[in-house]
Amino acid sequence: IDKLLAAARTSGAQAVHPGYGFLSENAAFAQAVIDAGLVWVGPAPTAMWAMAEKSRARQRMAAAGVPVLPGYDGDDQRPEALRAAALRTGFPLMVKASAGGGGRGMRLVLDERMLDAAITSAASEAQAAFGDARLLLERALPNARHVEIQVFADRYGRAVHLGERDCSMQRRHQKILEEAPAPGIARRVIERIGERCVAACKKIGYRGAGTFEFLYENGEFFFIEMNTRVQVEHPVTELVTGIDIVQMQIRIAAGEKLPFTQRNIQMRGHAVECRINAEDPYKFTPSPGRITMWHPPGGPGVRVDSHAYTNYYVPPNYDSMIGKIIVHGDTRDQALARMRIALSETVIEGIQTNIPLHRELMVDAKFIEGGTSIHYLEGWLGQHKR
Ligand code: MV4
Repeated sequence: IDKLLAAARTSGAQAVHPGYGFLSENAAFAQAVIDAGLVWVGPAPTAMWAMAEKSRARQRMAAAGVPVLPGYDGDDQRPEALRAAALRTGFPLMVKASAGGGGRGMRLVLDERMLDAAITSAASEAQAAFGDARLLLERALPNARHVEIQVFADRYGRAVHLGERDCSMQRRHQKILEEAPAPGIARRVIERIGERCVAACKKIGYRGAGTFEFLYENGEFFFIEMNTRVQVEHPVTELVTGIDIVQMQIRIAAGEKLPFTQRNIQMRGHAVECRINAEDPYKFTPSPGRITMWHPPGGPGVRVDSHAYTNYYVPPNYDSMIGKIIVHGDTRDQALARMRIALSETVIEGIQTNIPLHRELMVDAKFIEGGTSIHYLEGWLGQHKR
């Protein structure tokens, strides 16, 4: 934090953009930026802090009318209180670390016999990992999709949603492919949950870009977490709405009003993003090193977001994502066709990437059908061992 603030001072920066990586959801960093007299291009540190605590986030969202799963987010954390709450909630049950998120510190409990051990081990793991043993209990959904709603709010009490993204294609809580809109979900269903998210933003005085993460199953949405940053997958929303989300973040941070209302926001066509990672496509081991050839795809409806180039050295110390290929089409079929061609045009030599995996997924019958669950990719990988 000190080094970033020193860099901001030395360079004469007026503002700090949080990005989507290290420190992007760190309320202490946001506060330090503000205390240094710089503009924080993100939400208020208090909002970041409130959403970082998953029990509190759940309480506030439920109070604002956002649907949550049956469960327990109370302060009484005595083992007997948690046990009683679990029996009231029913099984299967998810035990989650309140300070966790993104899948860290979670236990699936299938029946009462597994309960006490799960509570004890989840609490001690949460204490060790986060210095906070508090737990949250929720009914577990067995076969959900991960569908999230993008929101945007200014400091004058206006808020809008920019529709949804389907991020179900993931492995070990790492998303690999995202799309907008979510296949097979009616627009009025999205509108209804989007309106709830907008109302919640207004109620908590949220400012800037945010994402409401939901589990979606059998036509119903259930809130799980709110991300107080712009996300890796924001380009699919930019392509279907025509709105530059990062530009909007900067304008709102500069004190401008939202330049549109909900009625002005139209979704057009379909967008898909493939995350390009420097890794073995089937073993997922990192593959850092020098890129000896970098030839990105192009053409109508094709966008590449990357910092890489021929002779770029992928360092071993960081996340393995080296770029994103994002396509837009009038229909999902057209977007998928464009992605197939974009992937086949791409040449990256010198390191391994996950492009072969993406090429296989693009011709997978269940993926093409649309609407696969959060467990699909791991099952698929198990069937396609090599
Ligand atoms: C769940 C769940 C099923 N039931 N909660 C994992 C990450 C964190 N954001 C919440 N997660 C889950 N919470 C209940 N009540 C299943 C998951 C989950 C998951 C969620 C989103 C994307 C990928 C996932 C992979 C495994 C489990």
